[in-house]
Amino acid sequence: MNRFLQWLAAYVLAGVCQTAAIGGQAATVDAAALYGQHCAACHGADRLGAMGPALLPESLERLRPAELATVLREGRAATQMPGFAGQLDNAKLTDLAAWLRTGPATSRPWAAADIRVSHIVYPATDSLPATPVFKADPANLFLVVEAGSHHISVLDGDRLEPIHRFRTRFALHGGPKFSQDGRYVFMASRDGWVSKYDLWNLTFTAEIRVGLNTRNVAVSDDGKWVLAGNTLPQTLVLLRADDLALAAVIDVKGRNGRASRVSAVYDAAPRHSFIVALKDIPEVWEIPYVSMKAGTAPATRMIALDDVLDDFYFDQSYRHILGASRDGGGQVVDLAHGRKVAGLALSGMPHLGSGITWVRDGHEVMASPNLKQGSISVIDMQSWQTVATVPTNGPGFFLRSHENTPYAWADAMMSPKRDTLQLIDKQTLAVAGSVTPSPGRTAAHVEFTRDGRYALVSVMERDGAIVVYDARTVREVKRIPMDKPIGKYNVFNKTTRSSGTSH
Ligand code: DHE
Repeated sequence: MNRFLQWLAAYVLAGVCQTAAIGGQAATVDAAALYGQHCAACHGADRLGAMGPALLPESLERLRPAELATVLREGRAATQMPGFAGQLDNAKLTDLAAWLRTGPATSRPWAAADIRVSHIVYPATDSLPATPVFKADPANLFLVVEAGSHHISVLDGDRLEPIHRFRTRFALHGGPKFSQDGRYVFMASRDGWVSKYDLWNLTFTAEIRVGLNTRNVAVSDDGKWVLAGNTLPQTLVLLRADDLALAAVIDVKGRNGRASRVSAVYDAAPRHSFIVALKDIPEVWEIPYVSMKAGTAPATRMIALDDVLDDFYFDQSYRHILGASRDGGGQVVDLAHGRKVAGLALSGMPHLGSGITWVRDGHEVMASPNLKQGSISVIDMQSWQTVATVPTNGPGFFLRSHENTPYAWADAMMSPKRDTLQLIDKQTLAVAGSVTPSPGRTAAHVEFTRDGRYALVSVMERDGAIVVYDARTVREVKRIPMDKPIGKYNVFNKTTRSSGTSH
């Protein structure tokens, strides 16, 4: 730009700001522009959320003003939210924070009518054959979520080759959930779309938008129901699993009438119920689905807790929940008795949702990575005591193993060693080795083939890859190029609820 144009641009901008200041809205005009420039791509031009959460006064309620300013300045650990301290000065960050606390000009409640209008049932999908259209073992398929261009690749877990790739809704998050026979998969996008995909016929069958900002979905063990948990609006949405038709919208209000966002929903298959963790009130809910009916609000058991559950883990029997809040501190809740039975000595920010269990010295232990500390906590599942804290390269997100493999694989994706995964011997609890699939590039999230023979690691970059290791020799076997692969999900391990992976 030549000097005249630079001057003209400065003059015009100054004029705009001055006009705004005269109107008494300098901060508003400026902050709206800042939002458009720095935030809209992830949080949506209408602030209703996209890859990032919605940024509305309601969704920021739980953040103290100082915390919001810190997040804008420094970013948020364990998320895609970067810090803007290097790009925006303090005055701009303060204006932006204040503006985010004011509601947008138009607000949408996303009520039952909006949900119904969004419902899509794809034609002719109810008469599709009940046999796979491919030769690969349908129980050893992997779905790989490619966040770079919002696609899923379907891998044949025996040949370790892709057999199909399809476009998904924007920014899927959380684990896709399979029907028990592995034929259907249900997935949720951060901006509220729930999609049902027929994996045997490689086609979508139905979709519906359940909210503006959604956490995840759970599918009932009997294959009849899908439950979605939202942060905006603060609702649970029950769908019929056959065509995703709306069955009920449940306002999330606790025993004292206070509303809450949902942290996550899960299917507790052995209990034939959904479990709902809440972000803003210290309660966990259980919703039995055996006698549930469309159109009728399901019976909900509300269990009071000492602290909110931001993240939690079930034991293999689904009797106990091991939960933690983002502020640290853990608790064990016995679902049979409906109360807390123990505390958990956990520091930092344990990522219990990524926990796994195995048997060591005749005792079942559970291990969890930590989003803030370079350590893996190992907890005895009977005494609830921490039996070891294994030092690692740095804070990590995911921990994975398999019944047929001696190691638990841990990443350090929130640390300078984000390119390296460490292998922890499940018996000695010592670090037994490591892999660095691509030096300098983020590597995380492992999933095993159904027999546990191969470990698949994501190199989470736009020109990334799934790198396949022989799980015994820890040698690289092959590399499959992918566009920012994040999670991958093996049908067999998920539907049999392997103790080495999340479910
Ligand atoms: Fe996740 C699962 C919460 C950020 C990738 N994540 C989950 C689940 C929860 C959760 C509750 C379990 C859902 C289920 O099983 O259906 N995630 C959160 C957060 O609260 C957090 C920290 C902040 C947020 O932005 O919501 C968060 N998660 C991320 C990321 O930044 C990751 C690395 C990249 C991304 O795509 O957003 C990420 N989360 C994942 C993945 C899973 C997941 C890959 C599924 C793991 C599995 O193997 O089942």
